[in-house]
Amino acid sequence: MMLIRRFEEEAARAYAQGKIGGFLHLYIGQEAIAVGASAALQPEDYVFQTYRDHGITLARGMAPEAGMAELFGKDTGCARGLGGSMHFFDAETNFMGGWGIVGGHLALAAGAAFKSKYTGDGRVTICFFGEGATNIGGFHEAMSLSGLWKLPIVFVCENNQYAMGTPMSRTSAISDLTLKAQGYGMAGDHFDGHDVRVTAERIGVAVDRARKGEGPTFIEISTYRFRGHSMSDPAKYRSQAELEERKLRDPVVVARRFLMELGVSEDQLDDIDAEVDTRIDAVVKFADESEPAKAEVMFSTAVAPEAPGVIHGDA
Ligand SMILES: Cc1ncc(C[n+]2csc(CCOP(=O)(O)OP(=O)(O)O)c2C)c(N)n1
Repeated sequence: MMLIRRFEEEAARAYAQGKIGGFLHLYIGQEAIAVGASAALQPEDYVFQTYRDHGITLARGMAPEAGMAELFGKDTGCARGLGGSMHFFDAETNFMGGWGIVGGHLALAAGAAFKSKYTGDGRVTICFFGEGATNIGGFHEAMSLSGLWKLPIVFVCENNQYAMGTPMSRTSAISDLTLKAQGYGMAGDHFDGHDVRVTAERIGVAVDRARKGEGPTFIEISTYRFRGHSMSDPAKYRSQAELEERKLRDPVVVARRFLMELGVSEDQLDDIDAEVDTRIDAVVKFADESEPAKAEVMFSTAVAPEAPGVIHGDA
C-alpha cells in the first residue's frame, strides 16, 4: 500500500513538473481495495480496471519502473509509452488493461470470464469500476450475461462517492447498489474498503465462489478518493471537513495501526517506508532516463497490415 501511495505522490509531482502528458487519475485513499483483491487472487486470474489503474497493477506485481515510464511516455513503459496513465497493460501479470470509456470494459471482462468457462481454464476474472459505471448500458449487459451463464467473474464497484464532481445521490435512484445484483440473479455484497484485512477476506469469498463454478458476485465497496477526480480537478464540490473525516480512516494509517497491534515496531514500519522511498527514487530516475516512445512501435501496433483481398474505398 505504501508503494502505491508513494508511486502516486511522485506521479502527481511529476505531472506538475510537466513530465506527464494527458490525464492522471490518482487512486490515493482506495489502496486497501487493490491490495486486498490481489491477496484474494491467483497469478493466472484476469484483472480489468478503469483509467484509475496504477494501484491494482502495482499490487499485482507489475514493476513500478514500467508504470512510471508509461506515465512519462517512455518506450520502457508497460504499454511502450503509448497508453499513458489510463491505459496500463501487463500481459505478464494478466492485467488486461486500464480502460477510459466508463462501463465499456465490463463487457470485455465478461468475455474473458466466458472464455474461462468455455475452456475450463480455472481462472477467475475480476473487474473494477466506479459507482458511476453502474448507470451505463454496458454494465447491465455484462451483468445480465454473467448472471445468466454463471460466469467466473467478480464485479467490484469501488464506490468512492463521486463520479467526477457528481455525488451518487444525483446519479442513482437507489443507494444500495447490491440491489442491482439481485436483478441479474447473482450474489451481492457491500462493505467498507478502508481495512485491507476486510477487503482481502470478502473479495476472497467471491473469488472462491467464482472458482468453484457457483457464479458471479457483484461487490460494492465504500471508499473515498483523497484527491480530485483527475489532476485538473480541485474537488470544490466537497467540504474540507468531509475530506478530513475520511482521512481518519486512511487505509495506510489503518494498516499501520493494525501492524503495530500485531507487534511490529514503529522503527520497522519506518524502515519499510524508507525502503519504499529509495525504490521510488530509483523508479523516477529510470523513467526520466528511458528513451521516449517510438513512432515505429505506434504504427506496427495501431495500424493493421493490409490484408490480402481487402478492398479499400468505395466498392
Ligand atoms: C461513456 C463515458 N461517458 C463519460 C465519460 C467521462 N467520464 C470520465 S470519468 C467519469 C466519471 C466516472 O465516475 P465513476 O464511474 O464513479 O468512477 P471514478 O472516477 O469515481 O473511479 C466520466 C463521466 C467517459 N469516460 N465515458
